[in-house]
Amino acid sequence: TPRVFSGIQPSGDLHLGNYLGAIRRFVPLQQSYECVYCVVDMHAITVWQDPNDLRRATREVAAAFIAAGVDPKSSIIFNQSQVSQHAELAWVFNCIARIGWMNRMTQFKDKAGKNSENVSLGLLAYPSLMAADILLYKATHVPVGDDQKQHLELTRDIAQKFNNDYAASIGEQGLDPEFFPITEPLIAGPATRIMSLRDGTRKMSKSDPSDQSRISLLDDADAIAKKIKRATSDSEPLPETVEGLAGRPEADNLVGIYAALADLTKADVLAQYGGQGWGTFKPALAELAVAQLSPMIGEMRRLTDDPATIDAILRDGAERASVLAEATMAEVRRIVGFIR
Ligand code: AQP
Repeated sequence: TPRVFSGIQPSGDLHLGNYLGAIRRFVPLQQSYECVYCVVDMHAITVWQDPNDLRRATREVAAAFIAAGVDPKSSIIFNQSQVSQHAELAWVFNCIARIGWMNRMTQFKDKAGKNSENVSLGLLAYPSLMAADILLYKATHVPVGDDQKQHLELTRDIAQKFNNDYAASIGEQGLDPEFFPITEPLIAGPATRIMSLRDGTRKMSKSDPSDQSRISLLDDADAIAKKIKRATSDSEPLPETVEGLAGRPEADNLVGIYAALADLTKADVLAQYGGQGWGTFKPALAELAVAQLSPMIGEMRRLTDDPATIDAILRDGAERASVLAEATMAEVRRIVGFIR
């Protein structure tokens, strides 16, 4: 069976972008794929995390997976640091990937800013660990938001270079010449990139200092509705067609959020609301968002009230993930020439 891997960092409060771009899409994939969903705590510490916050956020991400509808029995839910093969394979990939590849990553440039000499080495190597996450499970498909497309291309480059550099050894071991698969991204739907509620040109992000910029998966109904009603918009009514959204990033974003939440296309939404003003559209969007998100947020709260149960789910998932991870890692050690 084809296998899916995806991860979310426990690096702050989860938001609507994480939900629509990733978590929500994890659920239907369980029908046709074997799914491995990971709370990537080792990625999170590429920027400083207070240890108590990291523990809390790790359990919150796991709770979000389950509350959204991921079944911890049929799928694997675990936190990355419990399966040490992630770090082990990432080291091998650090020796496959080139520094130039890492320096070109736009997420690194955005996060490092002008201060690139003074960020952690881990932040630069982040995509190498991400490639290890995916390829340890020989995942064929990865559901991610549009912002992760470049990292996924790098995963493909690393897989290809490993397969080429070690082609002779892979052959000697009698293994498939395409030892690591060339993973496909699954990026689809109207919500591949949710933008900030304050600025339609910046992506909604955990690390934006403004709490008003995002709908958090910890917000209550009142907070969700208020943030949408206060979201930056322009003074024009909604256009009649999708073409009319060009050059109007805030309008485009709010219509896109509506479409994603209601499982419609933007054209469908505009067929209904085109020509109407924000005074009509924003309350409708607020109502829809509350109706769609509140039950899940309530379930997340219930789950996080019982950390021992979440920790047991993560431990069980880690044990099952370790079996798959060790099988790959044992092959990699032989391919590379590490004696055991
Ligand atoms: N704005 C977004 N729209 C759609 N999808 C998004 N994702 C993130 N932001 C958006 C998707 O969420 C998944 C998890 O991302 P992550 O936790 O690995 O970190 P990130 O992509 O760096 O997300 P954040 O929330 O913006 O965190 P910070 O602020 O720490 O950088 C991924 O599948 C991502 O595509």
